[in-house]
Amino acid sequence: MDLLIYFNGKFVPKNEARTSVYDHGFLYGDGVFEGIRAYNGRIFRLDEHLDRMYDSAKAIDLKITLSKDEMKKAIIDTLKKNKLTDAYIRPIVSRGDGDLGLDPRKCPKPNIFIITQEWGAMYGDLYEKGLTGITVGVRRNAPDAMPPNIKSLNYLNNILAKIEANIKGGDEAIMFDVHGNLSEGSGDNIFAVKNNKIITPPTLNNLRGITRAAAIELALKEDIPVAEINMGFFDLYTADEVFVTGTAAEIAPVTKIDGRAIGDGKPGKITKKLMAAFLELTKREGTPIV
Ligand code: PXG
Repeated sequence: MDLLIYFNGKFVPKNEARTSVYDHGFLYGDGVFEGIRAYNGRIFRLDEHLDRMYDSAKAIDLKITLSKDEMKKAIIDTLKKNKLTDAYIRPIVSRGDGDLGLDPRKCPKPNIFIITQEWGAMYGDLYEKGLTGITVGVRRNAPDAMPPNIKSLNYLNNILAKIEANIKGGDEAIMFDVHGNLSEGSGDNIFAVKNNKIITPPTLNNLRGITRAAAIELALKEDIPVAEINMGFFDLYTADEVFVTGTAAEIAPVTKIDGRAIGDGKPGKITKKLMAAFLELTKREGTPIV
């Protein structure tokens, strides 16, 4: 059976799910989205993801025509239609169809899509070996230009970073802002461990990751101190451990950055502890798909 995509209240086969070339999501990247996971029949931190999506929409003055409860039901219905229990879930709200001008007032109605599909571990054997990070020249969008807190359909800043990391042979890009403060990866948040303490940048210059919040909670539960401080490349090169967090990446060790080994060049003990605790959490928690 073809996968079914939710599109404005209807379920459409994957190959027929299309929007207009006049959709400002397509023309301008004008819209928002989320990336959510379901594990073993439960949707991980669904409310947090929906809160973030509705805040992203509010920040760009986009009114989502479904309430959060209706969106939740639409997500659950899409998973049920596709008989999925372990899945990646991608709700998308675009500005909708307008004309070729960029004025959003020309778009009377947003388009709402929900894509779901099966999903396994993103980085394969790299969870054991560790990822190779590359600090890239591309700077993260400035918070007073295009706040990284908005999970918008325009990911070109992140894609430019990813292209640079690809060219330089890395698994993930590590971005700084224009002030030289560490920001985040192209699709994940970043942490360092030094002397058994965890540090991570505050979230003005990066996305307020749901997995980031879960990793901090788990660390504090294990009595590992966590500080949110501005960080430079010095903090990465001299760290005992570095790891990244994201819905797709989960918690993944970074063992090499710019050709330098991080710590002893192997996934560190705190990273491994958090990876195991996160796995347990995803089994235990979540909104049931019923
Ligand atoms: N920063 C950015 C820029 C992200 O896009 C995260 C951090 C992690 O946030 P969560 O809430 O997921 O812990 C993200 C989200 C991909 C991909 O293909 C990744 C994201 C979004 C879209 C695609 O790797 N990550």
